[in-house]
Amino acid sequence: AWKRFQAKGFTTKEDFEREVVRHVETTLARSMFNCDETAAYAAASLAFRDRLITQWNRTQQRQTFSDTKRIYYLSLEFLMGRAFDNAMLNVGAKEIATEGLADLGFRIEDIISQEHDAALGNGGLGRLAACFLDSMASLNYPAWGYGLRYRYGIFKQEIVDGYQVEVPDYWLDFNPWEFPRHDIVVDIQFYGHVRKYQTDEGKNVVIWEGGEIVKAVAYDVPIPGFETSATNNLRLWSSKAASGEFDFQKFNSGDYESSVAEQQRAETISAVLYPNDNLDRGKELRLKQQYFWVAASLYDIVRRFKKSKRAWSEFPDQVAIQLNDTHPTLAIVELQRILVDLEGLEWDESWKIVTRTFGYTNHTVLPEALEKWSVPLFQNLLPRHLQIIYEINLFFLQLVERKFPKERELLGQVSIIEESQPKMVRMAYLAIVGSHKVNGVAELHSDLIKSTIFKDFVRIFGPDKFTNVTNGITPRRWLHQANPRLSELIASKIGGVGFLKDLNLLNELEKFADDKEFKKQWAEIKYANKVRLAKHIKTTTGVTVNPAALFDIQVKRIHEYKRQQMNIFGVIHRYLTIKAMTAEERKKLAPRVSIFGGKAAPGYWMAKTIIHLVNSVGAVVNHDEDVGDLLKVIFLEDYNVSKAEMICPASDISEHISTAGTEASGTSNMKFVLNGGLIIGTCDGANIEITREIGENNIFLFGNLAEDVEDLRHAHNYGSHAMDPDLVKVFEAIKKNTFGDAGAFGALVSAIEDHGDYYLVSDDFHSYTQTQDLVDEAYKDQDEWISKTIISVARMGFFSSDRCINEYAESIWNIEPLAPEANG
Ligand code: 26Y
Repeated sequence: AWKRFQAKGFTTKEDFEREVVRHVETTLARSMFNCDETAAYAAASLAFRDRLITQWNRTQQRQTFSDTKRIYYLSLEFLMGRAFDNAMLNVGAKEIATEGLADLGFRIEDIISQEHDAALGNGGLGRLAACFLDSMASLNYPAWGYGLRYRYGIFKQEIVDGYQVEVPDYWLDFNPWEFPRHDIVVDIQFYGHVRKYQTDEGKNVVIWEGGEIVKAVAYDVPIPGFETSATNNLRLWSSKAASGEFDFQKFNSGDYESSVAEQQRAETISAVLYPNDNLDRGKELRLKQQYFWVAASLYDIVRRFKKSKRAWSEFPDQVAIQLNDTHPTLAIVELQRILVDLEGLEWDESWKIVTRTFGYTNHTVLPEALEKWSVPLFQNLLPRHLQIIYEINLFFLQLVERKFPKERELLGQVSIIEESQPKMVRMAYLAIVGSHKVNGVAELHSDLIKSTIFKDFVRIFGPDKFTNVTNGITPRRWLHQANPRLSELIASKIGGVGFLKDLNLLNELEKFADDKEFKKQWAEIKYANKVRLAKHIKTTTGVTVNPAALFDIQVKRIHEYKRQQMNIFGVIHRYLTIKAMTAEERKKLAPRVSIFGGKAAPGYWMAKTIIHLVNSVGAVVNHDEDVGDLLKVIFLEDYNVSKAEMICPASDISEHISTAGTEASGTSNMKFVLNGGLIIGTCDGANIEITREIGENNIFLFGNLAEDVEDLRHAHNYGSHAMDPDLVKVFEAIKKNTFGDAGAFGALVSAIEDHGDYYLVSDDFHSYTQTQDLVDEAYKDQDEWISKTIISVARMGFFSSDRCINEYAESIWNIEPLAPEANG
C-alpha cells in the first residue's frame, strides 16, 4: 500500500531532474552550467528532503491524533553516517535518482560520497542507537530520539609518520537533513541554590533559584522507515546564550573579550562530543552536557504529555523512556523533580510514575567505563538534583534494610552514594533503582551483569527486573545499502527484497549453498568488493594489495580489551615465520592482507601506541621482498560509518577477539557475517549467539572462556604463569628494533611481561595463532569456504535490529506499532 503513497515532489525520472534543476537554480542560486558534484549532492538531497518532509509531517500528525504511547530513546550518541543514500533507499526511489543524475552528467556514487558523515558518536553504542532509529521507523513504532547537536562530532583521524593525529570534525557547513526549530527553545538552569519553606496551608515548597540560564534550541532530523511512509523524528539540542546577544555594554566600553564570554560559555555545552569510548573521565562539562540534554528533552516530553490532559498516573501509559547507558540517568531525577517540585505531586506517587517510565540499557562491565560523579561537583552544578538523589537513596536503603535486616555491609555496597573521598554518585545504581527494567545487550553480557556488577540488585529487586535483549543491526544499511550487488543476488533467488523487512527469510538461501552457478556469482561479488577496498587502500596508503589474498580485517575503536595488540603480535609472528621459511615452503602459504582501522581516544596513550606499532610493522613488512604478496599490513585512516559500509563487504575473515567477558556484544561481527565474511573470535558477547545461529563449523573460535578469566589473572599476579614461547619471540624481534626504535613499544610489551597481562594476551596467543593457521587451511578450499559463508548469511536473521526492537517493544516498552495511512 505504501507504494501508492505519493508525496509532493517527484515520481518519475523527469520529475526528479526538474526538481534537481529547480533546487540548483532557486534554492542554491546557482546555474546548471556550473553545477559541480557538491551542488548536485545538495540539490538531489533537497529533492528527496521535500518528499521526506511530507511523510514526516503526516506521521507526526497521525501519532499526535491517535494519542498512543510513544517511545523516547535518550542517547548522548547517534552515529548516523550519511543520510542521502539511506533516504533514497527508504523512500524507494534510488533508481529514479540514479538515472536522473546520470542524465545530468553525474554518477550516483560520486554524489553520495559528497556527504559528510554525521558522526555524533564514538562506536558501538552510538551506531546501535542509529540502527534502532531505522528499525523503529521501519516497524512503524511511534518513537523519538533525543540527543545533542554537537558542532564537532568524533574527531577525524589522520596518520602522520605512523602516529594518530586528531583533526576537528566540523560537519555543519551544509546539512540539509536538519531543521532548526527556533520556536522550540527551553531554558536550562545550572548552579544556584535551593530554598525550602512552608506555605500558610502547611505545604512544603522547594525552590531552585539563582545560577545561570542557557537556552536549548531544537534541531529536528527526519528518520524515514524502509518501505513505509512512517517518518520519525530525531531531536537534537543545541546550546545558546540566554540573552542571545553578546553584552553590548561591555562591548562598547572596550571589553571585547568578556563581551562574548557568556555567549561562548553557553555554546560550549553542545560544542563537542567527548571522544572517550568505554572510559569515564568525570569532566564537569560532560555533566553539564548531560543535564542540558536531559532537561530539555524531558521538558519537551512532559509538555507533549500535558497537552493530552490526562492524569499524571497515566504518564507511563503514554511515555516510555529508554536510557542508552547511564549517560541520561539524570532524567530519572529530573522527572521526579518536575513531578514533586513543579507539579506538586506526592513523593511516592511521583516515584511510581518515574520507575514505570524508565528502562535502562547497560553496555559495559568494564569498571573504568562506569560513570560516577563527585558529590561536590554535583552539589555545585545541580544542588536540587543532589538532594533528590539523597532522598531516592534514603528510601532505597530503607527498603534494603527491611528486606535484609541482618546485612549491614550490604547497605554500603549498594548505596547510590559511594563513601569515598570525595563521595561519588554511582550512576548505574541510580539508573537501576529508577527503572522498571534493566537489560544487557547479549546473553553472556546480561548474565555477567547479573552475577557480577549488579548481583546485589538482583537479590534486592528479584531476577525479573533484569533481562537480555541481544543487539542487532539494520539490514537496510548494512546489507542493501553497503552491498547492493549481494542484496540483489539474494533477492533474485529468494523472491524479492522481503528479507530486508523480515531477515529470517534469508533462511531460503541455504538451499543454494551447493549451487555451482550461485556460488560463482556470490564469489564474484566478494571479489569485486575486495577490489574496491584494494583501490581505496592504494589511493590512501600507496600500498598495492592483491585482491585474491585473504583479507583479514579488524576495525573498531582501539582498546586494550579488544586486543588489537594481540592481532599485530600475531602478524609479527606470521612475518617471522615467513622469514624463516625456504622459497619452496613459502609457495604453499596463503597470501594474506591484515587490515586494521579505528580511532584511539586522544588521551589513551596505550591505544595510540598500538596504532603506531601497526604502522611500524606495515612499514617494514610491506617493503620486504622476501614477503611480497604473502603478507601486507594496512592501517586504514579515519574509520567511520561510511567507510565501514565499504569495508564490511570486503572481508574474508574479520577479528572479534576481545578477552572473554569484556565485549558486551559487538555489532560489527554481525555486519561482517551478514556480508559473507567469516569470523575469528573469542567466546565473548554476541559471538556466542552468532555461533549458535550459524553453527560452530562456520566460525573460528579460540581462547579462554569468561569463567576462567579470574583464575588466569590471579595466576599472572601470583607468579604461576609462563609466557607463550611464540610471543616471547615476537617480543624479541620488537626489542631488536626490527620495527624501529623498540623504546616506542616498551609499554605494550611490559603490560604483558611485567604488569600482569590483564587482558590475557599471552594466555590466548597460542590458541589464536593456531586458529589463524586453521583459517589459512580452510581458505585454500574456496569451494567449501564459499558454502560456509552462504550458510552463515542464511542463518543471520536473528541479528536484525528489527527483531531486537520488537523485543524491547514487547518486554520493556509495552508499546504497539502505529501503521501509517495506506495512502499517506
Ligand atoms: C562514560 C563514558 C565516557 C562512556 C562513553 C561511551 C562509556 C561508554 C561509552 C560507549 C560504550 C560502547 O560503545 N559500548 C559498546 O556498546 C555496543 C552496543 O551495545 C556493544 O556492542 C559493545 O560491545 C560495547 O562495547
